[in-house]
Formats: sequence, structure tokens, C-alpha cells
Amino acid sequence: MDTPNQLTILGLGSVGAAAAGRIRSLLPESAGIRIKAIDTDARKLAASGIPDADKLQIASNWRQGRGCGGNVLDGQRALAFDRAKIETLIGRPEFLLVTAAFGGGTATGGAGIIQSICRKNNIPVIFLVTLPFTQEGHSRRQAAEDTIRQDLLSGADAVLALPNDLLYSVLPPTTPVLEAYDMANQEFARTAYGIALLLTQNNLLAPDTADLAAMLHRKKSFCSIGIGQGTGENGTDRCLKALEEMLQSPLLGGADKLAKADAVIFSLIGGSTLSLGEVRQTLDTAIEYLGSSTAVLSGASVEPSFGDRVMMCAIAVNFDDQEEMNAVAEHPAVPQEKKVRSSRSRSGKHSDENQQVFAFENPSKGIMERTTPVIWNGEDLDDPTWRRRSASLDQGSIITAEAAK
Ligand SMILES: Nc1nc2c(ncn2[C@@H]2O[C@H](COP(=O)(O)OP(=O)(O)OP(=O)(O)O)[C@@H](O)[C@H]2O)c(=O)[nH]1
Ligand SMILES: [Mg+2]
Repeated sequence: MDTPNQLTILGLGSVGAAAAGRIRSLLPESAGIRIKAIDTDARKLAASGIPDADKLQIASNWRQGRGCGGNVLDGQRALAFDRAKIETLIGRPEFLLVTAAFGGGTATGGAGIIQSICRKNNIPVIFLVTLPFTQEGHSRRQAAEDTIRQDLLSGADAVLALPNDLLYSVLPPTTPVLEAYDMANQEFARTAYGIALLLTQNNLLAPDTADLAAMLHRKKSFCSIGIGQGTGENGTDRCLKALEEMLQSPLLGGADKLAKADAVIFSLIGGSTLSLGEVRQTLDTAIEYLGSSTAVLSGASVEPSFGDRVMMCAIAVNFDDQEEMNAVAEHPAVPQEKKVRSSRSRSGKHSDENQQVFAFENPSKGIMERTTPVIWNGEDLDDPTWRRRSASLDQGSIITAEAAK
């Protein structure tokens, strides 16, 4: 049985399970994130490297270990068939991040069932999915879009869709398909990893799952992602190197993507020497690349296994204005009592005792300015929590206006 206060990453379908396996190899045990996988395809599920206790081959009698061959209805049936087992596998994590590649049968057909399980058990859920290459044909693309529109937008806390086509803009046409997939998968896994660490406990600067959900809530969106790394001791320009590499990373599609995005999520991760001074300087520099109305959510976390390495991750999101959903009131985004992590680093130690009070900036509400506010318990959820609570950051602790009284 799962312990509470925990984030689970669930790989759905063959590519989703492979991504979950890759994330597992990136994550140290200490991160406390559970990795699980579900697929109809026995061979691909085994290849994910996820231990048996954390994976589930569904509809094994009916599919006999074969995938659904791109048939969305079969995928839906396969998950519906084993719904009870899936519910047990997922358990009651505090937050679920689902990774999948849409365009096949299992994940595209089954995503709605995962969503309905989460809704029933009040588990906040984010879907991070890739969309098929245009060359795979209109029907695969259509099935992926239908799933997002009909099954996910009505209840998921956020859907981040990364078009595989983005690869075409950066790879030479002679690149073998498998190589292109491999590159997409690596960036995809690293992004999921970046999101996961953003939402876990070791944060120096901590956006909240409710902030993320409020920013992305019920909107169809397309995203591009950038990842960069830098190495060196504290005081060197390692974070700026990571930022530069991130700006040039292939799936971002150029620094321009940040300027044109409706919303951007930045995540900076480093070892225990990562200081608030570095975090502040890097995020301040990164924010200069954004447009004036871009909503921004940024966080920094400490992962001791990083040593002298730092990693910067950006997710640039563009909303499809046509798809804005109105059905907010019947299903609030994230119950307020559910918080994934505390605002202190796990060691409880401050990283820099001389650190000045870090006053959070007060950016525009960006795209949210133009939307109907989502009011929950008398609070406007389109407003980030740190602003609603008038928070500032002092030597590793979040101080809210209430606490300061
Ligand atoms: N990003 C990425 N996409 C892939 C890769 N391999 C296949 N795809 C595409 O991703 C989509 C989903 O493939 P799968 O994950 O096998 O689909 P599934 O959910 O397991 O469904 P079935 O295989 O039909 O049971 C398809 O449109 C594929 O063309 C890959 O390695 N990376
Ligand atoms: Mg498959």
C-alpha cells in the first residue's frame, strides 16, 4: 500500500511505459516518487524495466499480450476490463502524472478511464502526452485530439500535449525514424522528470500543484519543452550555462517560443550547493525571455544526487482559445488540503544563512486576465497561491502574510 504525500508517475501504453522506465532510471530513490506502468503489450511492458509490483499488463486473456494495434476502442475496452486492478495499482497518491504517446490504441483509448478513476478518488492528475506525427495519418491525430477534448479536458487538472512534429523542425530529413523517436523520448522523459521534481518536497522555491492546475486548468494546450544542463561549483556560471543550453534545446523550437507562449513553467534543479542567489539570478534572466502577458510558474529544487550539476527545464504552453472549457464549478481543480510538499528542503537546513528576503515578483495574470475567475472557497484560483497568501521567501522558508502577523 502506498504511503500518503507522494507523487506517482504512471506510464500508459507502450511509449508511456518506456518513458516511465527512463524516468525511473533518472530518479534517485530518495526523490520518493513512485513509477508505475500499464500496457496491453507484454513485451514492451517488460522492456520498460519497471518492477512487476509496479506494472500491470491489462486484458491479458483477451489481448494475449498483444497491443491494441492502434484501435482506440480496443484500448478503452482493455482498460475498462481491468479497471479494478488499475485502481489498486494507482492507489491513493497525492498527485498523479500520466505519461503517454497518443496515436495508438491503449493510451489514447484508456486515458479517459484513468481520468475517471482519479476523479472518483479525488486524485489530482496531469497528463503529459505526445501527439502523433502528421505523417502517421489524419485518423491517429484526430483520435488523439478527440481524447484530449472529450475525455481529458473536462476533468484533468492539466493536459500538456507535445506534438512529435516539433522534431521535424530541428532534425535533418534523413534522420532515421527510430533515432527521432529516441530523441523525442529522451526529452519527454526529462521533462516529466522536471515536472515531477518541481512538485516534490525538496523545493527551494515552491510552486504548488494548485498553482499549476489553476494555470493550465481545462484548456486545450500545446507545449514545447527545453532542457539544459551545466556543471560547476556554486559561484560559477553553471546555472546560466544550463539556461543557455535550454534555450537552444531542440524541442523548444527557439527562444522565440518563450516570448510567444501564453504560459511558461520553469524548473531549476541542482545539488545541495544550489543557492537562492543562483536561483534568483537564473530565473530573473529566464523571465526576460517571456512576453509581457505570459503567465509564469517557476520553481527550484534540491536533489542531492545532482552534485555540482544543475538542470533547467522549461515548458512553454500555448492555449487553444477555441477550446476553453466552462464546466469548472462542478469539479474543483485541486482540493485545497492536498499539498504535495512542504516549502522547506528535506534536510531542514537553509542553503545560505545570509540570504536576503526574496520578495516574489508580481507578474501579470497573463492569459488569466481575460478569463472568468475560478473562485473556490472565496479565493481566485487563477491567482498563484504565493500571491494569494502574500508570500515571500526568507532563508529557505516561505513566509505568508498570515504567518508574519
Ligand atoms: N514519441 C514517440 N512516439 C512513438 C514511439 N513509437 C511509436 N510512437 C508513436 O506513438 C503513438 C503511440 O504508440 P504506443 O505507445 O505503442 O501506443 P499504445 O498506447 O501502446 O497503443 P497500442 O500500441 O495500439 O496498444 C503512435 O502514434 C506511434 O506512432 C516512440 O518511441 N516515441
Ligand atoms: Mg503499444
